[in-house]
Formats: sequence, structure tokens, C-alpha cells
Amino acid sequence: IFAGRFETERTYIMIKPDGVQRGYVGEIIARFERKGNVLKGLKTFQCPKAVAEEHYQDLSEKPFFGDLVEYICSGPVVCMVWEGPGVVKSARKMIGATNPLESEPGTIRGDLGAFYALVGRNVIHGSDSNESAEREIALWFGGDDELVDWTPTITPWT
Ligand code: 3AN
Repeated sequence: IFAGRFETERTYIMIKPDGVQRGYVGEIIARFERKGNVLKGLKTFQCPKAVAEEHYQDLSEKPFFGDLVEYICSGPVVCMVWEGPGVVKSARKMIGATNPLESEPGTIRGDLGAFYALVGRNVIHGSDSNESAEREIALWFGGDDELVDWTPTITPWT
């Protein structure tokens, strides 16, 4: 992929139980595809408590931690690995602010987040750094056999 000044990198994206149950899986995948990112891993997953606790380990002291873990485990999530130039940052921009009430129109949370929902029910997760991305990919995917290393044969508009 022609990456210009951006590194080609991977990020971990997860559609949370509210996003899955409200029927946004296709819409969200379409947005990442349209941006030119490459899908390297995809699965539905019923998250065990231990995995959610490890994923959110940095928030373990927060008052909402228990509720957050319960919410992530309340129904299936869709786990994805997307690769692209600068994808960690661009995905965060596409996702929007944590609170759907504050996220801009045009972002996933701004367009799809429900205004009546609690702040944490925000449809989607995206890694906040390259280090988090690699940690989260290793946590949510059971090794490289769950990921496919491929490059599109046609790269449009280069
Ligand atoms: P983001 O997902 O935008 O990176 P973080 O990393 O600050 O946001 O928070 C991680 C997750 O914790 C959020 N996605 C959200 O589900 C939950 N969370 C954050 N702040 C709150 C809060 N005030 N109340 C409940 N859950 C929260």
C-alpha cells in the first residue's frame, strides 16, 4: 500500500454489544473499507469476564469498571484487525469522542450512538496507540492462525 508519510500499521477495532444488537456491523465495516483499510481478522465472540477485565485493565480503579466489564460481556462483540496507513489515529477520528452525546456528526459514535444511552454504551472500541493495538490483538485473537496476511491486488488511485 502506498502509505505516504504514514506507517502502515494495525489496529484493534471491536463492535460492542450495543453496536451488534442495533445492527451496525455492516455499516461499521463499510466505513473502514471505504477508507481503504485492509481487513486482517474478523470474528464474533462472546467475551469471558477475564478477557474484558484484561482489556480494560487501565480502568480497573474507575467506579464504572464493573459495569463496563458486565456490558462488554452482555452479548456478542465483533472483533476486527484493520491494517492501513496511520490506521490507529484515523480509526480514533472515525470513531469519535467517548461520549456519544459529544461525538461529532460524521463519526461512528456521532452518527450511530444513541443519545439516550449511558456514556459507556458507545458502539465501538478502537486502540489508542500502536502499543495498545498489538496488546489488544494478542489478547482478542488466538495467535496468527486467526489472522490472514494479505495485500489487495488492486490498489485504487495510486
Ligand atoms: P475510548 O473508548 O473513547 O478510548 P476510554 O479509553 O476513556 O474511551 O474509555 C474506555 C471505555 O470505558 C469507553 N469506551 C467506555 O465504554 C468506558 N467509559 C469511559 N468513560 C466512562 C464513564 N464515564 N462511564 C461509563 N463508562 C465509561
